Amino acid sequence: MFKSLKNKLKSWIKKEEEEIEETLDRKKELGEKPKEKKKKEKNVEKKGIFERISSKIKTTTLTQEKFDEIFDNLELILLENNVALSVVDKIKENLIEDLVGIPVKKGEIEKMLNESLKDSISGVLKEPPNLIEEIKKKEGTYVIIIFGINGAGKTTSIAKLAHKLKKEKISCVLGAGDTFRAASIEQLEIHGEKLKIPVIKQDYNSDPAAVAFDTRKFAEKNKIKCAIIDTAGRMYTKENLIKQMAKIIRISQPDLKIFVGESITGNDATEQAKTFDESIGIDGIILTKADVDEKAGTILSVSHVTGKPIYFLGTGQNYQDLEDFKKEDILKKLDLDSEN
Ligand SMILES: Nc1nc2c(ncn2[C@@H]2O[C@H](COP(=O)(O)OP(=O)(O)OP(=O)(O)O)[C@@H](O)[C@H]2O)c(=O)[nH]1
Ligand SMILES: [Mg+2]
Repeated sequence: MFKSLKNKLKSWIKKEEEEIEETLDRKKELGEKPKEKKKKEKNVEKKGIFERISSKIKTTTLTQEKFDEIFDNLELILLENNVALSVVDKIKENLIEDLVGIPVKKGEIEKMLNESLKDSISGVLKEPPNLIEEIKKKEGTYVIIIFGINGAGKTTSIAKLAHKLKKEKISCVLGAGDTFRAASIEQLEIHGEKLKIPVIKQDYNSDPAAVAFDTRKFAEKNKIKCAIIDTAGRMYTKENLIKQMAKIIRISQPDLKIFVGESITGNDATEQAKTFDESIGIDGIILTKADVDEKAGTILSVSHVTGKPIYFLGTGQNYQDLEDFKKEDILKKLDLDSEN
């Protein structure tokens, strides 16, 4: 998981550390005084005069010019690993604020680059609300609707989510709102049987909005806490399919509209999320197949681009393979959380 980006970030830190150290050594040889700090008082202790003189040969200040040079390499790494351009720009902005004009001590360059990168990436991630708490807090039934393009992992994610809710003692009902794809209703029913959760269905080709309506009514009548409605995979570019989705939403009045996208598809998934949000509105995201995503760029981009949080990451094909999205976990997976 995220191996490609993780390794590239590590080697970037190492390479730039060596380069900055080299600049320092050259300055020392030439007897050049490094420039004084221009901005941000952060992390600077007050020093005595002797300490200050000795620190001059051990510290340097990263100029904008030098920063641009080292960022060129990082920019390429981020873009190659599916990070959206607007997110690359935001990371750059955060890094400039953190690094340019700040005195850097010899021996602490690696740590500083690591910390700044961690803070910058953390700055583009969004922590989601606690869904379990939100469901418990709601009076009556909490309705979740799931949508996305074909094969993204919608039905599997619904089963994983229902499994998670069941473990939290939250009662569930599933709505077979994909009345289009062959065997989709049976697929959901199998999950329902395994998880011992009722599934509301109609015939194939019936109106999915009617299934969604029935599911909500069934849940309300039977005091079921959460209803999760499946829908057919649809291309976000097809106007009639988007209109149908808008009708399902109008009729079922969901509390949460979740877009499911595949982490591995990179900028495609980010674009899909954005377009779905613009056409029908999304409240949050589940990114599936993160277990086979070496790049992680979608995970870093999708929330910043849409302004909507990732609630869960799909990390496999089993029921328990649904991870709560936490910033610190992502930073750990990218190995930026270590104290080095
Ligand atoms: N490795 C991995 N595979 C997943 C994950 N989530 C789903 N899958 C697999 O992706 C395939 C498609 O999953 P579905 O849940 O049927 O996808 P869908 O979006 O409902 O598909 P349609 O109903 O055809 O639009 C299945 O083989 C799943 O096992 C995941 O997080 N990791
Ligand atoms: Mg499905």
